[in-house]
Formats: sequence, C-alpha cells, structure tokens
Amino acid sequence: MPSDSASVDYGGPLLSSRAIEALQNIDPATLSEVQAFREDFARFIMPYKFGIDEITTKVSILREEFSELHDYNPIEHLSSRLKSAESIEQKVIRKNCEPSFDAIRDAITDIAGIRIVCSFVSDVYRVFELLTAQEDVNVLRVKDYIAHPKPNGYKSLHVIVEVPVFLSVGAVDVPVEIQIRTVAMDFWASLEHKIYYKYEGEVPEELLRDLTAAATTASQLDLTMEGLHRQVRADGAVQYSLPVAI
Ligand code: 0O2
Repeated sequence: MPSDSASVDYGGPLLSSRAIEALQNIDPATLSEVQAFREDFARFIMPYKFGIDEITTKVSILREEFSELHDYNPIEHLSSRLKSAESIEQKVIRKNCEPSFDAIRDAITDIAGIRIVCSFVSDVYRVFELLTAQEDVNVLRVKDYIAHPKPNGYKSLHVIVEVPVFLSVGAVDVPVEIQIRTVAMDFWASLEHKIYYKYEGEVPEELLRDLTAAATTASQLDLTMEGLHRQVRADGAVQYSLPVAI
C-alpha cells in the first residue's frame, strides 16, 4: 500500500477530477481492498477469455474446412462475449449464490459465451454435433429451445461445454456457453432483447402478442428456407438428431 496519496496510480487522465478527488478521500484500507479485488477479478476472468479463444478457434477451423472442402459454409456469424462484473453480480443475486469466486465458478456457467449463427436449422444441429464430438470438448448440459421453445417464442440451442485451457500452472477446465441458432432465430432474439431492455421487463401485452406472432413467422421462414435449401442441394431428407429434451 503506498504511503502517500501522490504515489497512488488512480488511472491517469481517464478519471475525472471529481473521481480523483473521491479516490483521494477513500481510506487506505478500503482502497487497498478495492485494488486487491480488481486483481483477483482479473485473475478469475482470464481463463474464461482463453476458453472463448479455444472454442472460437475450433469454430473457425470448421468454418474454413467446410468452405474449402465442401464448398459450403454452415456458419454465418460467430460472436463472443465475457459476462461483465455487473452481469455476474446480478446472476449471483438471482441464483442466490454465495458471493465468492469459488462458488461463482461452480454455479455460473455462462461467464464465457459464444454465439454461432447458421443459415438453416439442420446446420445448427450439424455444428452442434461436430463441435461436441471433439474429444477435448466435454458436454455438461444441453438446453434445446428449438425443440422446446420458451413460452415467449425464443428458440436457440444452448450447450454448456468444458474445454481445457493450458496455463503456466497447468490445465484448467473452463465452462463455455455456446448458443447456436439460425439467422431468423437470432433476428427475433435480438429484437426481443432490445424491447425487453427498453421496457425494463414490463413489455405491453400487445407488443408481447406481436412478438410471439413474429416468432411463429420466423419459424415458418426457417422451414421454408430449409425446404428450398434441400431442393437446391438435392440432399434428400435432412438428418439431424435432437440432443436431449430440456
Ligand atoms: P446475456 O446478456 O446473454 O449474458 P442458467 O444459466 O441455466 O442457470 P439461464 O441464464 O436462464 O439459467 O440460462 P438459459 O435459459 O440457457 O439462458 C441463458 C441466455 O440465453 C441468456 O443469457 C440470453 O442470452 C439467452 N436467452 C434466454 N432466454 C431468452 C429470451 O427469452 N430472449 C432472449 N432474447 N434471449 C434469451 P443472459 O444471462 O440472460 O444474458
């Protein structure tokens, strides 16, 4: 702990003078506790970032291989996110989880998240099978909201996997949530998320009805597109197995 406030690194010009003044008035013990927490949080979150890197590489390899060898790419977009400290805190409260890093590690499995958007429903299951068949990918849980949509119409295939990440201290198994869905499902989910956010969860009845109707339209579009896709590729019946019921 620095002995005088002049030697404390408060983050330089990114902080406003109001924030710097407030920090200067914090007692040294509290400041030291906050700094220690920042370091612990950075150490806690780092393996999750590497877990995202591992899965992203796997998906990118599949994507490139498909394009090269099969002249077809089942993956439209790939995105990832690390849950923010604020969002982790909200989930800790919601799940009534003990607020310690060990308990959070066990209870919250979507700190690392990957979203894979495919053109067709059959591709969603195909990508799921290809990823989960890899021997270093351990499937912890599957929630098939495509076979079993949520009451609001939400559809997506969620899988929590564990992948080994090799750190200087050895291998650590990191959980990563992978959401796989079609473009139509993703379009609907993004809009629903924005509406839910805008109305802070209190969405008017009429809008909810319209959203549910839009989910049905999106599902119909998926069916039609899948049919067209099959005709164009002359693949015959599309084979995919549903992972497990929720
Ligand atoms: P964000 O911003 O994506 O982090 P569990 O973790 O199983 O204990 P949870 O979190 O309800 O419980 O799991 P679930 O059902 O698998 O849903 C997790 C994520 O799916 C959510 O993450 C959303 O990203 C997405 N999701 C689930 N239901 C809906 C929905 O009705 N609409 C939309 N748009 N997205 C949904 P977070 O943590 O809520 O948010």
